[in-house]
Amino acid sequence: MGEIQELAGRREGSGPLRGAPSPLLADFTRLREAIDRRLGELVPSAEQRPQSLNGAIRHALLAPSKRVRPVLAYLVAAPDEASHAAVLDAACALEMVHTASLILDDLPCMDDAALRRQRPTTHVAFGEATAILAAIALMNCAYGILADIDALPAETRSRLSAIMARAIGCEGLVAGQELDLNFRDGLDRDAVEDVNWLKTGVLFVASAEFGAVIAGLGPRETAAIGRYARHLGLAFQTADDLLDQTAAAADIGKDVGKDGGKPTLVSMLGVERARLSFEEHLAQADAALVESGVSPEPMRALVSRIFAAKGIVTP
Ligand code: GRG
Repeated sequence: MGEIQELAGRREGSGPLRGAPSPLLADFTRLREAIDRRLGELVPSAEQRPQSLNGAIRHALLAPSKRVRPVLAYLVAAPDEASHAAVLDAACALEMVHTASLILDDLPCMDDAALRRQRPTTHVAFGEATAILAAIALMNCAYGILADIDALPAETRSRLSAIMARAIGCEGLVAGQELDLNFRDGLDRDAVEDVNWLKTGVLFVASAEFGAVIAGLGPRETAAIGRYARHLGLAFQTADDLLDQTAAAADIGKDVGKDGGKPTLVSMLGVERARLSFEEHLAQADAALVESGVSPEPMRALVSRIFAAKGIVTP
């Protein structure tokens, strides 16, 4: 059975999305291009005043990226052609939050990075103040987009906003970043995984939850797809830490060696055991995926693609 037919089968009777499945579900390249195009439409043009701010937003947001989080949300939502545009906008809102977090993470007061997404970091190109304002603008733009998706019921939009707020806030990205910057001494493996969970896993889970809420998945399926995204996020962060130790900046389009003295799974366990932990998370992710009832093939293709883009071959 082809990917599209399989997705159609999964959704029959299981959610509000029932028409012919969006063809982008079976074509990552076109899906990523659609995300890129829509992101470009959702933010002001670089000619609009203040050009520096809008230029900074576009510089960060439209730089080459794997678009993992919006693709994940889109695959779980599995829209039909009629709901494609609404799902794409919700997915773009996630990408905006992720990009805002990258801009902030790269600042001199945080990771002090010079290269991101194959470009100079936003503060290097536009100055620190404009970079901070661009990140704030992107986050607010994200909430505005969610509120404006008229094709989704108000209750769904409100649930998406709540998921996003939780993922960013005191029990999400912001907390993870604070722990990463200021509480790295004496951490054991579990504590390091906790930081990884907050910095990376939380937004992966929020992306899967976006898809689950839009598709109307039941509680059991939603919990399982959340577990899938959690393990995928942890594998992803471990891969990032492995690359920080082993890759060249030019190959991955961002600074390496930024982990410096920070404990990571790689510095604690060594490259071999960190690689094993990466593989364990991927195996657990796959088991949860099967439990979720979400069509596994597009998700598996996503996994091998995102890690291949990082130069990592998955089992
Ligand atoms: C207020 C949104 C907000 C955040 C504040 C700065 C901060 C708190 C959090 C930073 C979290 C962070 C940057 C975690 C690293 C996540 C990670 C693995 C990034 C790399 O993601 P990829 O590989 O990058 O998906 P591309 O460029 O492909 O999108």
